[in-house]
Amino acid sequence: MAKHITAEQWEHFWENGYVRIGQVASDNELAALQQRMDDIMLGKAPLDYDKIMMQLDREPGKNSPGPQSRGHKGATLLYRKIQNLEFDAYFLAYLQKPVFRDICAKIYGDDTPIACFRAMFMNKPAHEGTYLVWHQDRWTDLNRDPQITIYTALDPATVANGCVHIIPKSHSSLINPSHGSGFLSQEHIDDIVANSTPKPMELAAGEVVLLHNWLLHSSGTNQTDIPRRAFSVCYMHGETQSRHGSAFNRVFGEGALSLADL
Ligand SMILES: O=C(O)CCC(=O)C(=O)O
Repeated sequence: MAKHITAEQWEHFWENGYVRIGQVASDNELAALQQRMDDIMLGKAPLDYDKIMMQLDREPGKNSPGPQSRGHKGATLLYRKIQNLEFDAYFLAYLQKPVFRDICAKIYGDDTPIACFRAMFMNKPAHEGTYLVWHQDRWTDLNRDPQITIYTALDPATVANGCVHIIPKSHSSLINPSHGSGFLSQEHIDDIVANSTPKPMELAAGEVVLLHNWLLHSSGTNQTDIPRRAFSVCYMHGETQSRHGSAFNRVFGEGALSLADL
């Protein structure tokens, strides 16, 4: 199990914008997270669903994802995105593992409080899934750019079931800095695809990858019987605020959420 990031791994991260660090959860913890994710979708988890942002992969009667809004949208495994999982005991315990705290300390400095912008489930349900266009993970709504996302595969991720594709080294610059989110214009996408070789990030269940937030990435749809579930957390400086002055939930350091708060 990965408990420490080596100097070589950090070098790989800074040079390429990503690094694989292996499995962080024990096999039992991984099985519990997988089960918990299904329980959350099926409405069986004892948590406050009014705090959880839930988006269906297909809005009933339409061929496009449903709205992203708080609350349960029905007992189904056909969710696309579920956010605010720091309010779930299993996912909070996982995202607060010491190895993740050490990674944040390396990126933001020792003793810096850390908040999470998104503790997010991303799913490509079996034979479903929505194409995600090339983008960098940045938001001009925030007064600081988050630098690191930690991505955990909950199922094996393959090209066939819609794994994330990345463009190594693309984290060195912001492509479209004036854009409100990291999504790119079609012109930028055509240019990127013509001039680079995207790399499929195939992962084993439980495998963890550190992603620099500016690394270009996209993902496909699921052509298989195997769901492609993943848990992705964007960790940022704890003092980051939105344009409207709101702060975000702290997960490490002063004011950090604890299991007792849930
Ligand atoms: O899991 C995916 O398909 C995409 C995830 C993503 O864009 C992210 O974690 O920032």
